[in-house]
Amino acid sequence: MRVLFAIFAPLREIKQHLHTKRKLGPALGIISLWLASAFAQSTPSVTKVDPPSWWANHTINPIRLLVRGQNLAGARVSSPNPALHVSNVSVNERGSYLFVDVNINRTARPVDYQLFIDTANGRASIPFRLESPLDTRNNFQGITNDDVIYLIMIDRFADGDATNNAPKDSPPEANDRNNPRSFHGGDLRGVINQLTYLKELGVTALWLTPWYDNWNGVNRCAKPWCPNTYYHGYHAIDYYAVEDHFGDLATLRELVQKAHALGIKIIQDQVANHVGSQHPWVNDPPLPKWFHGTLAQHQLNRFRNSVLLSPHSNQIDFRNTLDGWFNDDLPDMNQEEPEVARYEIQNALWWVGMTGIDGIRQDTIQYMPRFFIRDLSDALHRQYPKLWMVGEVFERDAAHTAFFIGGRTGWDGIDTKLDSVFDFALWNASLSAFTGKAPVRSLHDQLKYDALYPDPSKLTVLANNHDTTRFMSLDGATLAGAKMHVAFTLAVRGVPQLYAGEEIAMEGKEDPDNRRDFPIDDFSTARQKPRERDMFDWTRSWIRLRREHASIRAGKLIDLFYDDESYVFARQLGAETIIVALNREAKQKQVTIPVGSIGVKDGVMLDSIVGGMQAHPVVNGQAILSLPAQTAIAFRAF
Ligand SMILES: [Ca+2]
Ligand SMILES: [Ca+2]
Ligand SMILES: [Ca+2]
Repeated sequence: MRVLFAIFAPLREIKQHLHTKRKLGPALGIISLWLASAFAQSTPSVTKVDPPSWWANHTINPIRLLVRGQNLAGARVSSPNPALHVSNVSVNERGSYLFVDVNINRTARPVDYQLFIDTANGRASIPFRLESPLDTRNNFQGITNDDVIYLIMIDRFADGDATNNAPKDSPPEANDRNNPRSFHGGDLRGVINQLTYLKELGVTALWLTPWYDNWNGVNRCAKPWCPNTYYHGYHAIDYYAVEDHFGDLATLRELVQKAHALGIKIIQDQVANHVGSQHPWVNDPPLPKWFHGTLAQHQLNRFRNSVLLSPHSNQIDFRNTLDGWFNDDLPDMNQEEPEVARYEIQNALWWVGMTGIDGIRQDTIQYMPRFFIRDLSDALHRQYPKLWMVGEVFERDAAHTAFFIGGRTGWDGIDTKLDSVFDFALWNASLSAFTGKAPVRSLHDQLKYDALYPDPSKLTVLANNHDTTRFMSLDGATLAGAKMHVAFTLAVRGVPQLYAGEEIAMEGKEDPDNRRDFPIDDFSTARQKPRERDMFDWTRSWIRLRREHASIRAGKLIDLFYDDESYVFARQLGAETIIVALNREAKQKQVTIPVGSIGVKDGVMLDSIVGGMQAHPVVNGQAILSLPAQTAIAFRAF
């Protein structure tokens, strides 16, 4: 129907032309030009293939390609090479997208292939590559309790390549370092260059903010956050490309390889819930229900998040929270459309396979259907058994976060299989305690809700992140408080996660102030401030404690003492016991702890190993600890 319309419209123009000019010669010329261009217009063409490559012997076979092009209506797809077998072709209504299954022979060689698209008007080819799989011995390692995660906002950490700071299609104001919402030049090369700094600090895994390609332009709107850019990476315009400000796929692979060589793992920030409004899909979706709604007509998420776990929610509120757009600028992907779910699962696996990364941080995970979280987790684990995914469920209520972690079937019959969620509840309790807003016993009070988790050791315990006010900019913050907060984060159960800059006591209020450029050049020179050095050494000493003691990494946590100003707990694994004490009081304080209850024998000497110099004997099953003022201290009790 559309083809007929396309023919008639130019004919009308030609008739008008004949009528007005009454000159047959030029008209014939126009007709022949038009016939040539009409033919060219209907020839099929291919502009993009997702994924561009895959692997033989993969747990996903066939792979489903999404091909973008023109004039794909009625296309047949064929493979000239018997190593690939195609089936199940479908084309969208506008002929702009084609889906096709490609079954990959087990013995297919890792080389470049092509498939053909044929229509009545011609032929186009689909480039497709089979990759050699990366070595499973030093890639895809997963994250465990042995790790300390460090969050890096790529654009704000270190600029290792000035040549990518102003891509051709970006206006100068998009790259203005004086604007906190512009690109600042940080990149993957910068992270590679600072791996020695990170190794010195002792972290073992880097969570990098999204590296998908985002739009290079400047977004203007009436909202307070405009004008802005997508330097943060959460507005993908291409799920299969690396942001050109950050580098390219080769640099990314080099980063993963060099990090792995130093014993540092890499975690990708994936964003399956939404894309950026500049994504080509927004004006030309592969399928009518690719998104929840359209740019012109969609719900906004009202963030009634409790409806996502309550068995008593009504469907209007429930669907709004799952389907509503995070904001008008973030088209919401519809994972209930099977082609969307399949596309996103393949995309997640493609990045893992192409780069060798060890884990995934999944953005805004609660706004996607729980069956999708499960299917994504299953697919990742099927191919890479150790791979790990942590979901961002930004809620301060442990009942809420606990509903999303895997390991237990919810009332809806779904086990998400999700490896980890961030422990925002404990983070919140620690910030409140160490800025003087809540009694220190609230740490103990919060930790009792570990009863809600199938395995609380799997929680990811954040010290802070790029969406939260930095510790030193909170009301009531002191350097002593920051030190207790980071010590607690590193010594409590779970996998700790730091945010770049907290280890040098950076300041920063809410977004974008909490994303100031990391002063990496200053820090590695004499311009370093004493406060920065002090916090760095402190953070490193607690990371070292963790590295040297399995009980801190993976031991049982046992409460020994708590009151309004102090909290003392043990971490115990086998014969090893470490006792951690936090004292917020402005003076030294003595507390008696019942160490006999955890099997520490009379005569054992509790020697401090971080945070002070003291030794206390165990007598009659008890030890009297002398806690220094406003600090954390750890004792060896074995
Ligand atoms: Ca750069
Ligand atoms: Ca870009
Ligand atoms: Ca959603």
